[in-house]
Amino acid sequence: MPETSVLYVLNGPNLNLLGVREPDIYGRETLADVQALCERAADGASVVFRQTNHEGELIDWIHEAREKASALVINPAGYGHTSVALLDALKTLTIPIVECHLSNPAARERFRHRSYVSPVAAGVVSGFGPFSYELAVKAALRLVQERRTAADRSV
Ligand code: CA2
Repeated sequence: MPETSVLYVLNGPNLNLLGVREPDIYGRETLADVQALCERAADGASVVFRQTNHEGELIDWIHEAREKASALVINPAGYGHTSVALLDALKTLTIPIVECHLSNPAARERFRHRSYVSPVAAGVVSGFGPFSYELAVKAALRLVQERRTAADRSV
């Protein structure tokens, strides 16, 4: 684990349209606004914030996070409901994973109720709009800190 916490915040398909389309569901804040929110919430930890519309690229970034990240916050968007490949990639991580959604998928269509990410996530934050990301970042950093404290105690 890097000495300074490095938090990967990865975003799946269509989230580049945040603030541009469907404001009734996803709000008016853009993904750049969400990135700024995450950086503020990270309180000095470094944040690698990315979005992709491509499943393979998301998986490559998860592999990269294995080497470089202290924790992962992921909004898998639609891939969370469909991608076994995403689950397989996430299973290779030993760092804490926090799943994050703007909306509350459990309160939406049935096909959004399944998540391939939740089984490997330490926790899920959903339904609070961009504030979900702030909570997810705080939770991820707390988990990193807890792990460090536990490791220090064991030596
Ligand atoms: O609520 C979330 O964050 C979701 O992950 C968003 C996904 C959706 O498939 C999940 O069920 C829940 C959709 C992302 C699409 O983002 C857009 C943003 C603005 C306009 C259009 C799409």
